[in-house]
Amino acid sequence: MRIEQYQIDQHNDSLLSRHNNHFIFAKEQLAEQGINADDVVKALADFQVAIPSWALGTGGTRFGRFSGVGEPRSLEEKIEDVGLLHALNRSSGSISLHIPWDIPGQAQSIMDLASSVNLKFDAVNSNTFQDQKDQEQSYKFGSLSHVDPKVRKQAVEHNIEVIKYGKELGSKALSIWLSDGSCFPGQSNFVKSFQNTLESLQEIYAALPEDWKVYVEYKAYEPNFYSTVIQDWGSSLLFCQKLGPKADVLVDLGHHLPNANIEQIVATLMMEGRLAGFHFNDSKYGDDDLTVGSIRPYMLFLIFVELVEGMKRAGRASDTYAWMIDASHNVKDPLEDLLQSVEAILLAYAQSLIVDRKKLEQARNENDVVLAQQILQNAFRTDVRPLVRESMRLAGGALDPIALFRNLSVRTELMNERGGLTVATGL
Ligand code: PSV
Ligand code: MN
Repeated sequence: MRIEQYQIDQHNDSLLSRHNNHFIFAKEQLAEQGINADDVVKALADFQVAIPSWALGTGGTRFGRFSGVGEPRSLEEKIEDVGLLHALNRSSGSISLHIPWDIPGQAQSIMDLASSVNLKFDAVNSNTFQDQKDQEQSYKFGSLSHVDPKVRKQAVEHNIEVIKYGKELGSKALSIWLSDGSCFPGQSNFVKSFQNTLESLQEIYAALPEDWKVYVEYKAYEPNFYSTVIQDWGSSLLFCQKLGPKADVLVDLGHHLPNANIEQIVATLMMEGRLAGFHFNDSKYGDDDLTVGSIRPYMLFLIFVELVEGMKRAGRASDTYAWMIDASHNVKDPLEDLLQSVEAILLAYAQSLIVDRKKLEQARNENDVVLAQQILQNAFRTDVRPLVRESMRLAGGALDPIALFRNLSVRTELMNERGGLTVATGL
């Protein structure tokens, strides 16, 4: 299924006069603070969020999975789904593949399909946290860190193969998330595990093309519950520093111990120039993979305050970082869920762009704690929804993507095309 521009235009026409009123009001409010709303709208349009191929089907928990209908059955259908998202919001212009779930058969035709719906290929992801059919060595006790060199070799070769697939599609980065670790005290030697992992990563690093990066993602726990080899940003940074300039740290919002100050982690990584980008999601307890902004929108905003600050300081544009959603859950339509997540990311970005940074710095220098808090909360409490809608509209997207998704009965159409009993790959 494709969404045609005239369908988007018709939808926008029906909402335009109301939207214009809201936008003009927001613009005037911001102008009073010396902020040009059009600059914010422009920055929002430049901010693209990659969609992971594994978020397009209903996710599950270890207690069960409740399939949706019309889920994508192939890489082609996953591209079709992300194309639909991007047509609606113009902010989801790339897809991130997971190998071996998404091995591209004919790279050229996959690339042609993607470009026909204006998509690029984001980072490619390796998978050494599951055993595949006919695999010689098992990852039950680890992969890149394994005590047995044969297992490490297999895991290294897999990552190098993933790079090969990514190269064919025009990706520019390999994302590595390792589940390696231990479930019980005594099970593994921390130092040897680290060293084995480093050696394995060094082999993968050596196979990176000139213009590629490797993103090293950390996670505090799960599926291992006593120790994880790359358990926090410090370990990840240590690996990256030892590997070299093509390795950067990937922050997944759900991968911290409770109450971690993620915005401070972001600030530190950016200060060191080692932030690769983000896997956005939200959580209440652990790696819950909930819709971005659904639980802790203020934290998301505070993270964006640091991101914007860090980008400015480094003189780097937003498209030089890897922004991606890494979420999927049981109870929502995955495409509606992703539309909500992208919107939440753009809202937080917009709010962080309107923070009065000069005044904030002055308040900090004068130890005016009350004013500093007020400056941040003023921005957070400003309704920036009209700005996000305006940026989508100007880029050719819908003023209300979820409403249009529903009006066009996209899910029913997909079910008619694909059937009701389809099961997509999902985490
Ligand atoms: C597992 O926690 C995870 O969500 C990691 O964040 C990876 O990025 C993703 O799965 C895919 O491997
Ligand atoms: Mn992740």
